[in-house]
Amino acid sequence: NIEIQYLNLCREILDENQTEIAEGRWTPNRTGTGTVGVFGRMLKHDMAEGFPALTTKKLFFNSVKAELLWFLAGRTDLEFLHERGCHIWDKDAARNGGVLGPIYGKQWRAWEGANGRTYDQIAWVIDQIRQIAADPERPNPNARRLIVNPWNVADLEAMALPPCHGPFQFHVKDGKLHLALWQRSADLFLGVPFNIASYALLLHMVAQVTGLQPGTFTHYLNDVHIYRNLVDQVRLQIAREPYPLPQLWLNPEVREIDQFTMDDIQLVNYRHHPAIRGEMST
Ligand code: UFP
Repeated sequence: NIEIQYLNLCREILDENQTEIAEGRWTPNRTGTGTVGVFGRMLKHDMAEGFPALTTKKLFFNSVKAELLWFLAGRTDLEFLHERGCHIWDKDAARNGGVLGPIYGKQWRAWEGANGRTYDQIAWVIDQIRQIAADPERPNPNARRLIVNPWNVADLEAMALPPCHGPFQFHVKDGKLHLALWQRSADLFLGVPFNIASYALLLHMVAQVTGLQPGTFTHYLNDVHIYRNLVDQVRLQIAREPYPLPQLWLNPEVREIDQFTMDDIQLVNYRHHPAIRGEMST
C-alpha cells in the first residue's frame, strides 16, 4: 500500500543524500531552512486496501476534514478553519498581512475568467462524472478532461502561497472513480501525509455523490524534499512498523458535495503510532 511506498521514498531521499547530510550541504530555498530531496516520483494507492491515513505517526484527520470542507465551500478566510479547530494556515496568513488571497477554494469554486465569467470547476467536474456514470457506453467529449486546476496564473501574486497541489484529474472506469494529483512541491514529512489523506477523502466524497466506487489514487510528486530540521523525525518514523490501514465512513445519506459536514466524515479503526512533532518552515 501507499505507506510502504511513502516510507521507501523517505529512505531513498536519506540514502541518496547521505554525504550532503553528513557535510551539511543543504539545498537552499525560500524558507531559511535547507532541504535534501529528489525530483519526480509517483505514489499509487488502491482504496480497496484501506483508507490511506498513514499509521507510522498520528495523522490529524480533523484538520484534513476541516481544510477539505473549507476548499469545497469556496472559502479562503481563516474563520471557517478556526471554527473547526484547524490552524494549519495561520502561519502562511500571518506572513501575508493576515489574509491568504484567492487560493484553492476560490479557484475550485469561482475561477474568474478574462471573459468576466466565473467557473465552478467542482460542480462542473461532478456533473460530467455523473453523466459518464449514468451512461458509460456513450462517448463523453470531456471523459479525458476531468480536470480541476487551482493554478490561476493571473491570481498567483495575490496568493499567500501559490498552490502546492493541483491540477488534479478524475477518470471513470468499470464503475470506479480514479484520481490523479500533480504536486509541484512536497514537504515529505509534514505536507505529504496530509495531502494523501485529503485527496483520498475527496475521491471518496466525489465517488459517493456520483454513485461510483472509489478506485485508485495516483500521486505525482515533483520537488519532494525533507527539511533539515525534520531529518531526525523522518528517521524515527521509518524505523516504525506500519499497522493495517483504517477505513473511512461517510454518511451514506449525503448525495451532494456541498452537504457534507464534519460529522458526516469519520475514520474507523485508525490504529497508529504516536504523533511526531516538527516545526513547519515558512
Ligand atoms: N507544502 C506541502 N503540501 C501542501 C502545502 C505545502 O508539502 O499542501 F500547502 C510544502 C511544500 C514546500 C512548502 O515545502 O510547503 C511550500 O513552499 P514553496 O512554495 O517554496 O514550494
